[in-house]
Amino acid sequence: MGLEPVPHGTVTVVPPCLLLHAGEPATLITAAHIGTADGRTLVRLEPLSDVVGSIVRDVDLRTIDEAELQLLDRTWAERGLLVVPGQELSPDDHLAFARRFAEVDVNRFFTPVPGHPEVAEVRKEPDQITNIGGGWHTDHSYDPAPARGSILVARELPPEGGDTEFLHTGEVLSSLSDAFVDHLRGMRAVHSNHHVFGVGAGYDDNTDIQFNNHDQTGEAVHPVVLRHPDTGAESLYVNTAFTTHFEGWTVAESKPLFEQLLQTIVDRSTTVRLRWEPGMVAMWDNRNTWHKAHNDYHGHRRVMHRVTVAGVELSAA
Ligand SMILES: O=C(O)CCC(=O)C(=O)O
Repeated sequence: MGLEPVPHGTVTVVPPCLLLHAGEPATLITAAHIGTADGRTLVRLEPLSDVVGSIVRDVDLRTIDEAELQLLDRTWAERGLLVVPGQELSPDDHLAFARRFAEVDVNRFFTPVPGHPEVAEVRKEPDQITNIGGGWHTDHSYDPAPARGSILVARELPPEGGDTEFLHTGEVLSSLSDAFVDHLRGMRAVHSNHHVFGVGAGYDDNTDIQFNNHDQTGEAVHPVVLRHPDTGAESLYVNTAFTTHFEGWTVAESKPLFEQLLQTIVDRSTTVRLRWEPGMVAMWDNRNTWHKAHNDYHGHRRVMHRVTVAGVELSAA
């Protein structure tokens, strides 16, 4: 299995498997007991690190029942990332699974998969230099009600490389002083996509990626420390790609604190690095994670399908 917790400062040990019977309290058991499902439906969740991510085994996302779905729903929100290996989702299955959580929030910039306008294609061809999502970011933070999460399916992978790395933006909060976090709780930040998807911007028609609707850019203002709409937990909600400045501050005034905050998040978070397998599904929560797609497989094709699930307006902690 290609999943590596990547430690930052401390070593992260993947604990014994957490076996959850749908609808029942969790029981921590040892790996030796895996497989004793008593003939009942069993979803097996194993934490990927102390903070971010769980891997989901023994499940077919096409046929999960309501109780299993609720278990995934809750774990997705709490752990920020679910990784589900061994799936065989067609684009229609992918959409049907996403719709069990919420409506699909179609990204207006991504090129869709042919015949499936609601499925975004994350493609890099052998002769392309730029990849999609190569820096730390979270998706859709430039929208007034940012998408809850993104569900990515691996379609075609390079022989090596193309991993995606994740961190949980709630982890850093416990390492900051109470006074500093209190100060941040009173702040809001502006998130924009002009400089990423706009005319003449980073991902415009002059790069080797085909994005669309360069004239449909926009921005939104969100709390710097949000209360997660599903779990009630606090998370830092700024990101490297789309956050431009603090509300009421100029870009120049924002820069020192903003850069310090972004660097602190990277330095103090445990990251999980996902090595993809064909068919594997990863679903991340945009309100409490960042992700980064490693661009280290030039000369090879990588194709992923992404469906983005609608979210809500965000409230301050
Ligand atoms: O290709 C990946 O692994 C992630 C792409 C990405 O960053 C995104 O879809 O937001």
